[in-house]
Amino acid sequence: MTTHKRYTGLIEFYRDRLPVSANTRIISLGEGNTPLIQLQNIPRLIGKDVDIYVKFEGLNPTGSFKDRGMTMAVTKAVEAGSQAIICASTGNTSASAAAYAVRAGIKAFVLIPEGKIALGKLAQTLMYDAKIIQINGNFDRGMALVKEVAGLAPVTIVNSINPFRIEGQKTAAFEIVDELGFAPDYHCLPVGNAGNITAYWKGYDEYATDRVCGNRPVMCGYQAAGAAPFALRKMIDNPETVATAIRIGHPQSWDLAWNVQKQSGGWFDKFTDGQILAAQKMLSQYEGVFCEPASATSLAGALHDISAGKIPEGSKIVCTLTGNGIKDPEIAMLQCSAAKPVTIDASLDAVKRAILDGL
Ligand code: AN7
Repeated sequence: MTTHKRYTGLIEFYRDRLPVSANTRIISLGEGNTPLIQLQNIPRLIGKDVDIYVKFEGLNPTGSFKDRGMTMAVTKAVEAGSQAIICASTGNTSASAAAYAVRAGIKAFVLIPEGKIALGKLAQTLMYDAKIIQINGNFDRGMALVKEVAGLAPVTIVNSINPFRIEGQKTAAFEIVDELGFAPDYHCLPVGNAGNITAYWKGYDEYATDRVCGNRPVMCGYQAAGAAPFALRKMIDNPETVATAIRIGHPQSWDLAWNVQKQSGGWFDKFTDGQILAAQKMLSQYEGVFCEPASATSLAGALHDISAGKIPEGSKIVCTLTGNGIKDPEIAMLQCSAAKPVTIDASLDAVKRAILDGL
């Protein structure tokens, strides 16, 4: 007999590990259950015996991992009777907040740094009809303003300082263990506010404590060189990077992330925009996986640490690809400006010649 079971999002799926009750109205867009893709060509290319998996979070409903946290944060905001949510954002949080607010039938206010949001993220947030407030300041300034205004107006903050965000996002670690049967030796991810690294560790730690798996990974947090407060061990005031998603100098989960580093025996490091973009291109051209620039920081770091021997051969590694490449078409077009499409006459002969030339 065939039984049909519709996947209806991560809260339903991991309900017994999340703070919901039987009466909770769940606000979901079917987030989670993203593919864990084993890289086939890149390990061969670098000549190393390593198993590298990418957790492709760009396939969530709004194209980033934020949806995992947002389903939980908006569900709890609605349960508490909130009529409006607010966030500061480098783009993905605002898109996700806007979508889940629509789903819930409440208002979303988003503060974004003017001119520093990838085009796709702005387009999404406009389409979801959020109240967009652009500021002539960076994410860190926006975050400070959001914290202040939330004390004065009836809005729920849905940045990752909202603990329900972390609860939702920890399910990515559950999915990885459920699929592999173990936790990886190393888990690599890009770090901005450090909510996600905190969430993954919480997920792995819960599973290991409950003996769902026997091990916990070493957590490797990678940043862009121009926005690397953890790698530099101090907050910075004017972060700059092509990876606008992680253009953050004053991370909100500072202490939590240092605890993750200590408990997991992990480390932070930083990589140049050039290294980040090279990793983004590699994933696209060798594996068929198109992630946004910030996301590729995880692979840039992993490849560096594999080659340096910090991550030894024989390791099982998971890299989180936090967002979809389609979110930032402008950077992709810039990166590929040398590879212009050929333009030909619309004739059979010309098409045939183009194919023969291209083989
Ligand atoms: C693609 O959207 O902070 O370390 O406001 O969009 O948990 O902050 C985005 C962060 C990595 C960093 N990759 O995660 C926002 C925002 C992508 C991101 C991060 C972000 P955290």
